[in-house]
Amino acid sequence: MKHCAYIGLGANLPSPAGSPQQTLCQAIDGLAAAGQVTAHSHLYRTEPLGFESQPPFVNAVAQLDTDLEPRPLLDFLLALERRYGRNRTLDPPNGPRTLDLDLLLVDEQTVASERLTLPHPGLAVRRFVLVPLAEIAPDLCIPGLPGTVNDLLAALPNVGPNRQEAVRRIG
Ligand code: PH2
Ligand code: MG
Ligand code: MG
Repeated sequence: MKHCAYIGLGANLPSPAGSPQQTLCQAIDGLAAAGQVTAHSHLYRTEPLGFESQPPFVNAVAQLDTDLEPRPLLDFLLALERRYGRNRTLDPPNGPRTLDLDLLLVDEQTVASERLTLPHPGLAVRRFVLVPLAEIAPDLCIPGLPGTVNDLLAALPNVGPNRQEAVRRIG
């Protein structure tokens, strides 16, 4: 069965592909090995959330139609991260990384296991996810959350790394 998945991409260190922008463009192409990339957002330069003294991130969101179930899809994303130099055992949580691929949502599925939580718990509270997601799926409803992606964005407090100016379109 085909699944509709949304994937959040982020990077703030150079990778074997080059700059974070180059990494994200290549990674979006790389997602096609797991299905069909049916939409993707522009790239955004975003202020770091969590651990502040690190370079700004580049973020984007892609929509993928795939035959893979959520767990094999997660394994595919982790393998793609490793191809771009990500080393999860060395990277501090919320620290700098060459490529982060977060599985945000698969269909209307909810999953709560040790390895995977769907929808992604950060989805509704991160402007760097909601802005690119709203670009490609403004009317999408997220299971367990009120309203659409646009509604979630409108409800986000305009403070810190969630300020509107902290998320700027770059390409
Ligand atoms: N990812 C994090 C922690 N903080 N900040 C921004 N701006 N973008 C990210 O992708 C990001 C972050 C952990 O995955
Ligand atoms: Mg991640
Ligand atoms: Mg992440």
